[in-house]
Amino acid sequence: MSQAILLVDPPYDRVAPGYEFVRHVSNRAPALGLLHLAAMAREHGYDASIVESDAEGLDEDAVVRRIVERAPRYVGITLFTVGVWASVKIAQGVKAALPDTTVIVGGPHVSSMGRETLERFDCFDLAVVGEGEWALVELLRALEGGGDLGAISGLIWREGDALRENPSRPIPQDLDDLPMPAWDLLPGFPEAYPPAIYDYPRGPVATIAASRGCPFHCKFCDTSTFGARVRAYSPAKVVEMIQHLNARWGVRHIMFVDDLFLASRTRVTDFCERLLAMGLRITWTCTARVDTVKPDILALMKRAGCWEISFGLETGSNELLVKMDKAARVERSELAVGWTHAAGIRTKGLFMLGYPGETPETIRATRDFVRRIPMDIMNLTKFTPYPGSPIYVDLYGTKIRTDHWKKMNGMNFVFTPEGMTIEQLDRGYQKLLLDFYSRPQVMHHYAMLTLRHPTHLLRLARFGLGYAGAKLRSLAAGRRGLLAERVDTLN
Ligand code: B12
Ligand code: SF4
Repeated sequence: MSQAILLVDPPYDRVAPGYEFVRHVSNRAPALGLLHLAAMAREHGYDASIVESDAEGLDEDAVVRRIVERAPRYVGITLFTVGVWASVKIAQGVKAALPDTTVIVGGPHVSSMGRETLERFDCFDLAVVGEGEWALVELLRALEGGGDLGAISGLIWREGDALRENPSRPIPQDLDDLPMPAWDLLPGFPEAYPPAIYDYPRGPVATIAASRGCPFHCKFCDTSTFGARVRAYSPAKVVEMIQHLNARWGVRHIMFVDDLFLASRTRVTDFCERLLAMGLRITWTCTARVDTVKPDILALMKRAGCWEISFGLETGSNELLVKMDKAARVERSELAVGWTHAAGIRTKGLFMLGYPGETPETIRATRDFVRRIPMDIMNLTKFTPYPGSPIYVDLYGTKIRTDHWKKMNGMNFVFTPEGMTIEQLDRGYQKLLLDFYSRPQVMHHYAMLTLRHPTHLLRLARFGLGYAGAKLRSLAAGRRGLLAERVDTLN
């Protein structure tokens, strides 16, 4: 009989205390990496299953109970920094109840801090650094057949009390060799995984990573899992995935989660032409750098169903863009957003607040910027120095910092720039969002969107009620912002 592996996306705090109402409108994308791993394990004869804690409403104890009920031989947990402590609790619970079960960890946190993580938490038996499909299969085979763990590249393992770290794995080149992600193993797919409100025209929705890797080094970004070399599925394979999702689950909207969807113009052109030739009425969204879009490719993307492009605009201050090592400047961002808008594609601006060097003036520059560009949706995160990002090393060296991992969800200020306070940042945060969303043209756009897609209404009503409650509670407690708990920053 085949051995069972249970893959876990752990629960973690998705919002800051005081902002719980945000849950009603936020993204619930599944851990795509686990779908890739499950498909690969299944193809090699293992009985794979997935636990999606958030979508299934499971806290750490409930996840442990689920694992203990199924008593798998292997448990694989995907680690974002924000989910490490929850995963430790789960792994400890599993080890206490099922001492023979092997706990394997992987994911972005492990790719940057694998060794330190295993050193610190002995409930994790093994860690896989980087892309996991081949490493996992080799590892399971070795564990079953008594093979040599020292021969599996990218693996961190224990030999007695010592930790061994094998050389890193050559980067897999041909993604087409991988089996299709195992959407069929995802609990409640597709209904349980809606994107953020107003971030899709209609469901059901699925995510696809059509390429991996990014050659840039923006200082806040953790690229340790996929590295600098961009590799992609062939356009034919991507279209095949979309057809499969549409035929089997009626998926009508795809969110591409690639770091650089537009890395190759030739590939995107080929993909759009194939989609058009197929005549499938699918819409899709992707992420792009402002310096990769031009009016002609945008026109083709629009015809092929592109509904929204997310741009990492970050800030309205060129001074900060330089500090972040971003190649483009505000003027280029403005051009790209204008072209995209003119092509009839929605634009989503990804911004952050609180980067080192942020001041009241730079916040003002961002406010002016978002008020003058034809952007449709603004996503504002609170700057967080993630392990694996160059800025983390600049700020803290390579020393492991575990104290704030739980808060590293982009919704907490775990760092304050020189001369600013958390309260100032929190007020700036609210003001920026309010300024943007209260613009008449933005409100009109959302009103039209709601009329066309009334499914958003229920989520919006829950959000509005939650916000009113949070505001009342903060006033009653004498606070000026919504933050319900003080967070001491790292610096
Ligand atoms: C899609 C995405 C999301 C989605 C889905 C999240 C998810 N659980 O996968 C959503 C939108 C929910 C999300 C949220 C967040 N994200 Co995000 N997200 C991504 C993105 C763009 C793509 C991830 C992806 O699907 N990759 C494709 C799959 C195939 O790869 P993968 O998941 O990494 O899995 C592979 C390997 O990691 C490994 N692996 C993974 N797990 C395991 C487990 C085992 C046992 C093994 C053996 C191997 C293994 O094998 C897999 C297959 O090769 C990445 C950027 C990137 N390039 O990775 C950021 C990224 C993962 N996100 C990041 C962050 C910080 C977040 C947030 C925590 C904060 C934020 N910035 O918004 C939030 C959480 C917010 C919240 N409030 O919920 C950081 C993580 C940094 C870190 N050290 O934690 C990244 C790397 C962005 C960046 N460049 O800085 N995210
Ligand atoms: S922010 Fe985007 S362009 Fe910059 S390093 Fe990260 S993935 Fe690459």
